Amino acid sequence: MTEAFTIKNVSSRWVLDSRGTPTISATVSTKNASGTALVPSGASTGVHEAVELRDGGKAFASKGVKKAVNNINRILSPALKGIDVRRQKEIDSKSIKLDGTKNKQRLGANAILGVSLAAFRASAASQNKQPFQLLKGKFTIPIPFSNVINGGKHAGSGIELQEFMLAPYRARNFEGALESVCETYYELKKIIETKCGKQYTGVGDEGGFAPPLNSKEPLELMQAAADAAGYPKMGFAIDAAASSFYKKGAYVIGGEKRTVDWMIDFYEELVEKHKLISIEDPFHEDDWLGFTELTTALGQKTQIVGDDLLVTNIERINKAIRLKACNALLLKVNQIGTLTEALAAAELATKNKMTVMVSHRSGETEDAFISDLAVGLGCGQIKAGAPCRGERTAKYNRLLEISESVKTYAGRSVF
Ligand code: 2PG
Ligand code: MG
Repeated sequence: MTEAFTIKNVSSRWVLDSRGTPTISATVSTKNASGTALVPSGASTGVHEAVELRDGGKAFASKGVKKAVNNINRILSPALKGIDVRRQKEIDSKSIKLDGTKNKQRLGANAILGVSLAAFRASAASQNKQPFQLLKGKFTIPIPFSNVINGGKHAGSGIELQEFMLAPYRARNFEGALESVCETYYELKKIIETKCGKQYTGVGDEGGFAPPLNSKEPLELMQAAADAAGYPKMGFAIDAAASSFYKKGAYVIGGEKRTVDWMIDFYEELVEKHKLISIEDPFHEDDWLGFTELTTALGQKTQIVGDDLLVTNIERINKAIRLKACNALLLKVNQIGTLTEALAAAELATKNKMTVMVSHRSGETEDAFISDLAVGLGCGQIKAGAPCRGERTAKYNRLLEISESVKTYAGRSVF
């Protein structure tokens, strides 16, 4: 090991995320280079996710992260100094060992992830590389899955389903894809203003509009907007995030209790009518049976994505493979807590012919790491919110920057 790559320091402070909630900023430095990472945070978090350490108490409605900051500064920092920053696996496994719990609750998955991603950035900087260049996939600019209507826990719109996304998989390159998303987004605003009133053109947590609609209407408005913008063949996708409307043994849609069979008919109708190319979390996080039934019914036509179902966790992905519960993995680094484990999850999924979509969280920051991750994995899909709000556009702007050197746009090849 040459001295230039030795970790000299690891430090942390708290910063704010896009909901005004504290989160972790971590910095790893070597003699001549350093990397900083900011950690995102979900609202519709799966119960099987790794645990974010929060302070409790009165400050910040109990959501402070001073304990996690201290764990970095006092426990992880001394332990990681001296390791070669290029040894991501060693760094991550050391943190995991120091934590010692199955779900990272002692030091906090937020603390451990901050350090993991900061080390990755520092490693890239110390080798004069861009972060995506450290990954081993075929570098590809992903299809942006852009959430333009927000429901569920991300908005007060009353729409049960959480996300309604534009997916310009037919575009010829990334610039064209982004242009079609933005122009459709402008038209959608006009349509919502006419249908619901100007007061409903405000946005939800991920920058999408949050008008009061039922769960079938958003896709109709989105198709009208895409038509008006001149993109009649725009692709569409949803994230139902069904755990959030599963109450006392039933899926509650439009105030009615619905069964798995009813939900399957509902999704089939949406796929028929709007040619959905992707459906995420159609059932709650432990409804393996529902997932398997839907994948059997629709899996040849459309992507069935496991988010809360899989939580980027190898054990749960293996179970999904066994049960044929879904055919795609939503990859969220903070669900599992280290980059090494997230990469292993992506590899396992890919080996088993599942597609992979890299994802942001509803609580985000200006850190655009996920753009590098999606390009470097070459998985071809990213979900990063509407083209609105700085923490969302940061991801798209980073992809624009990378697309100056990486020319391949994933497009249709993904499906
Ligand atoms: C999801 C995510 C991101 P959250 O459900 O896929 O869109 O939401 O971060 O709130 O879990
Ligand atoms: Mg989801």
